[in-house]
Amino acid sequence: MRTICAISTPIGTGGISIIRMSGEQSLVIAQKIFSPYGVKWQDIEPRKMYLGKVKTKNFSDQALFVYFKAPNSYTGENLVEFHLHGGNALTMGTLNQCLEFGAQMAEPGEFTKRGFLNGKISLSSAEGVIEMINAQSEAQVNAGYNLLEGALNKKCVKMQDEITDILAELEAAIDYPEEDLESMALGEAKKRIKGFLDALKKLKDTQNTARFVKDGIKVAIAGKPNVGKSSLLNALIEYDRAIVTDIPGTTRDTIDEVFSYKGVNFILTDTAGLRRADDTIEKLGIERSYKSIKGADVVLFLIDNTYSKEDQKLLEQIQKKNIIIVKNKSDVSDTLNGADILISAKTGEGITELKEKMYNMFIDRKIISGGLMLTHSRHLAAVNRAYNSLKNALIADQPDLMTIDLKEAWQALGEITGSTVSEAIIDRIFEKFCLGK
Ligand SMILES: Nc1nc2c(ncn2[C@@H]2O[C@H](COP(=O)(O)OP(=O)(O)OP(=O)(O)O)[C@@H](O)[C@H]2O)c(=O)[nH]1
Ligand SMILES: [Mg+2]
Repeated sequence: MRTICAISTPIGTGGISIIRMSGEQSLVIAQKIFSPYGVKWQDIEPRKMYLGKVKTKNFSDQALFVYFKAPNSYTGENLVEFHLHGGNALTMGTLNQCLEFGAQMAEPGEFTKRGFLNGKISLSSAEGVIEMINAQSEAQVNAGYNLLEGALNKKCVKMQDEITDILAELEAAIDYPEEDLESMALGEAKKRIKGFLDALKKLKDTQNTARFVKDGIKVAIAGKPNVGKSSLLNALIEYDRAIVTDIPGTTRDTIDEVFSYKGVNFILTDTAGLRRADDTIEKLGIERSYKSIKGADVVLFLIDNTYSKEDQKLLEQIQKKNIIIVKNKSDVSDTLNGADILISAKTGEGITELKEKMYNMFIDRKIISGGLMLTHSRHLAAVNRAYNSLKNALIADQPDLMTIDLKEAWQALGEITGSTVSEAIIDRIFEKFCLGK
């Protein structure tokens, strides 16, 4: 297998840059580039940092070096790292020197892929790594960490093992087809299958919370002009982003901002006030308001003390499942007037309650605190397939029919654990990784 190398840190100037090299030749190549201070190469121990000199064709520098001996490394192979001063010329020059001595450029995710192929990391754990790297919110980091820790993998491996046991018992019943034995084996198997279905159902039930953790919750703030929509956006994100005036029709274009509450991202859109407009720009703005309303997960329909028939009409027009009627300007009047929640964008009253209300609308606390959720559509598809096969197994009245369904379920679970996943899918998973990971 070729020896691969890559820059594992972002390209650019910075404190340090790390070059990673993995494969049989990695240590041999490192010896040609790096001279440790005060210690001989033969005395270099794995997992210890050494200060020394990096020497390339065109320059020298001081750097730190660390070596991980196979199989105790991220890739399962001999792996070395140079921790260089961060900078383009230095890093590229050292990388080029590794290439000249025979290493080859790694593909995106190839280090982790080798780790998977060498049994160092499960497929779903590797997917947890990429999820954490790409995470935009703390909740997503936590979801990725749970995958990395192997929670999903362990569950699926255990289920696969138990299915294998049941299959063995069913095969025995098929080989000795006495009535009693068959029905006993079937009955026993069904009891256990019910347990699997319960466990998979729990996983399936995490999909909504998982989707919002992963993609964030899209919130549109809508309502008549001047009710305080832009003020509410500013209050939610805690800084003066949008222009606020007492002139109706201030906001012309939609404004997008993100805030995070309890680790979950909310993607907010402030929209132009809804009214019959003659002005061309305002009209276009209002069209955009309706577009944002349509694409939102939840609409905060804002009213103020002047709650009127016009508001009611607008509200009827917005045909959304999730609407929260928010009455603003509680500092002026504190009656609910049929709204769901009372706030003041000016004084901040009710803002935390509003965040909490939106959070509870989309996020299941039990699922978040349980940690394990299906944030990957690939995992969800596999769980669904396993679930459907097991449901079929539950209604099978003959052992040989049941074994077919159980084998299908085993295969589906294998796509999560990696035992049945195709090479093409493995490639596709690791392509999404960054270079040097
Ligand atoms: N007293 C009081 N005034 C508020 C509050 N929120 C907003 N306002 C005032 O209401 C007026 C309109 O506020 P905006 O945030 O610009 O209203 P808007 O809904 O974005 O208006 P358009 O962009 O024109 O649709 C401004 O004068 C704000 O200062 C509040 O909670 N209390
Ligand atoms: Mg506005």
